[in-house]
Amino acid sequence: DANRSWMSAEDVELVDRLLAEGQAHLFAHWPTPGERDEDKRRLLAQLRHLDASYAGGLVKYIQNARKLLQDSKEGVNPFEGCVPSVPEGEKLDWGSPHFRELERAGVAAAGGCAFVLVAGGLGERLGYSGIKVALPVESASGTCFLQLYIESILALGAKAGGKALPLAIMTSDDTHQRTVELLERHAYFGAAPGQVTLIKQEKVACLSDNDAHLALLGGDPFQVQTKPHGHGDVHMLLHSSGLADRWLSEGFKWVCFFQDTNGLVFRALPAAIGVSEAHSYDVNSLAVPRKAKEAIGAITRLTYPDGRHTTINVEYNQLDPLLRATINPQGDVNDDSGFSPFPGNINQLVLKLSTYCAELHRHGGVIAEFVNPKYADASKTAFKSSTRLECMMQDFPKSLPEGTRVGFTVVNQVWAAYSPVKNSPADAASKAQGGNSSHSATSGELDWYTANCKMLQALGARVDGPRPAEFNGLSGLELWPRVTWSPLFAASWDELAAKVDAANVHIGEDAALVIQAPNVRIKSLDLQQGALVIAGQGQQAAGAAAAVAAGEGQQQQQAEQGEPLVVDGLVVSNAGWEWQALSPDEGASEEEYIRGFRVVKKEQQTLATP
Ligand code: UGB
Repeated sequence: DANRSWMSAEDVELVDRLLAEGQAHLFAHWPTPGERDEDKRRLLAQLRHLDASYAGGLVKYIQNARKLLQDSKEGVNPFEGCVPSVPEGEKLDWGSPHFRELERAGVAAAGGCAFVLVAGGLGERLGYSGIKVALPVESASGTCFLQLYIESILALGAKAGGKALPLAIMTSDDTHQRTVELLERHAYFGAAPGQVTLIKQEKVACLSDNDAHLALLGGDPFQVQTKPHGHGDVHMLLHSSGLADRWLSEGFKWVCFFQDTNGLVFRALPAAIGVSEAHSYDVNSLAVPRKAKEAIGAITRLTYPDGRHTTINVEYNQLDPLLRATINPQGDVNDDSGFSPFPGNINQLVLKLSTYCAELHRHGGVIAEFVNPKYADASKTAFKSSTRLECMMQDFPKSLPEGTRVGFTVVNQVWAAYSPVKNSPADAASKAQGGNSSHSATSGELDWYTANCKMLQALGARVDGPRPAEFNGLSGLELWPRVTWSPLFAASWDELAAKVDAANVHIGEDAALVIQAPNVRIKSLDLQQGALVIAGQGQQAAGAAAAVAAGEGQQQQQAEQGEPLVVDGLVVSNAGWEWQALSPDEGASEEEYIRGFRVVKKEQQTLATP
């Protein structure tokens, strides 16, 4: 009590609120005024910060925690009385006429879309020390995830009459500064000033027992222990920052969420926007076929005892027990298709902004928290270590009112829609052994080439390959020609078809084709072997002038602004680039190490726009 004399009125008020919530232990060890006052101020400042960064403040956090900890102790089943079933949704074959029709509709609707990238997670599981959005999607062009995402949004904006479609990036203390630096180093990858907004998530207080006492650090009794709250924070931040409301008032209709390392996201997202438009979905989750027990959440229809039902992500560790307890004693098993009948959630969501904002105003954006304490023993009275509340962004539909239209869109070809970079080489190998996709830097890069080559093939190009490959102990891989292009060149099937006369294109088995320039027209190309780079303005690589001058065939550069660089009759054959497997103990960069190869660039031909 003596310490109150020097505290601000604001601090006294906060301390009183915490005392009323049974948190006296936070201050019980405080010495008399004059002793360790700086430490006391430090704790008060941290408590103020924790109070301000949670919707409803620390008192609400403690109350929510107490309720969830009680439920956890009593073993309350969150799915009590629920009967799961396989939901009905739109199932699309990537590149089919129906898919292309929906993609067309999605591209046409993109002018009404705002985008949100959750990028607060560190690549600990991946064994990468940098931020994941700085990783190259592929080694041919070296384009990083953030550049690919921003260029995809710029490309969609260009099709909407040059509109600056907003992008919010959720960062955390782990990723914020490095994300800012990456953006600034590259002039925001061409985004307009103000087009990209960063919102930083804060950690939440840890809890030391079932009474939700906030945990103080063992070595520092003037600091509360904190941990991440999860990607569900994005909803609270879009609300508290006013961004969601602003987008709505500016006339945006949809908000699209995506993860940090799925290079293929914009190959499927426009079609999902098309599906949302067609069905007027309030919530639409993109999904892919999922192997039974694969560590991907499952999109599930749940019917409650009172007849209400919802379509929601059920995390993989909850799905198996839920199925065993209800409709299938065998649990989560594959059906005749070789996949689980429950599609896999890939955390790419299209939400109707009006519904989203209304919901944020109802809850302040704190959505479906959960707690996962590790108990010391079966009595569930003590924890092995402190715990905290967590939340996941895909749980957003859990609290939606009756009558909300919740759907999903499955893309049947996983490799065309979802290939995230999440696992270290060791974890990737064990996943692959279990028959699952390795979700590694290796698979992320190889799937990108696969998707691009198959897209060109489907449009009529002759693409040789794939060649069998083994990297980082992952055997049976398919290495297609290393074909990559910027979304500024082609951001949809229609655009690719309009810019490439695919029937006149041949790409050899080990060739590499990199298209960075937006304004290119390929009328005919025989890329027999080696590498061809079509560089954008200001990207003229060394040797480009010579390559153009040497220009076999009739490829020409058009000097006038707006005229495309036309590739016609070009035959390419050079020593090219080699994707060389790393040998054990070979020195390599982290980016190479997690892929299991390095690219040896021997020779290339470069064309450049003026
Ligand atoms: N992320 C944040 O921005 N902040 C955080 O506090 C945590 C993460 P993970 P996770 O797609 O395979 C999800 O760690 O959570 C960002 C789904 O829950 O890669 O284990 C982070 O930067 C699961 O249902 O994934 O699992 C990244 O961009 C399944 O769909 C994103 O959140 C799984 O993804 C995802 O974080 C999957």
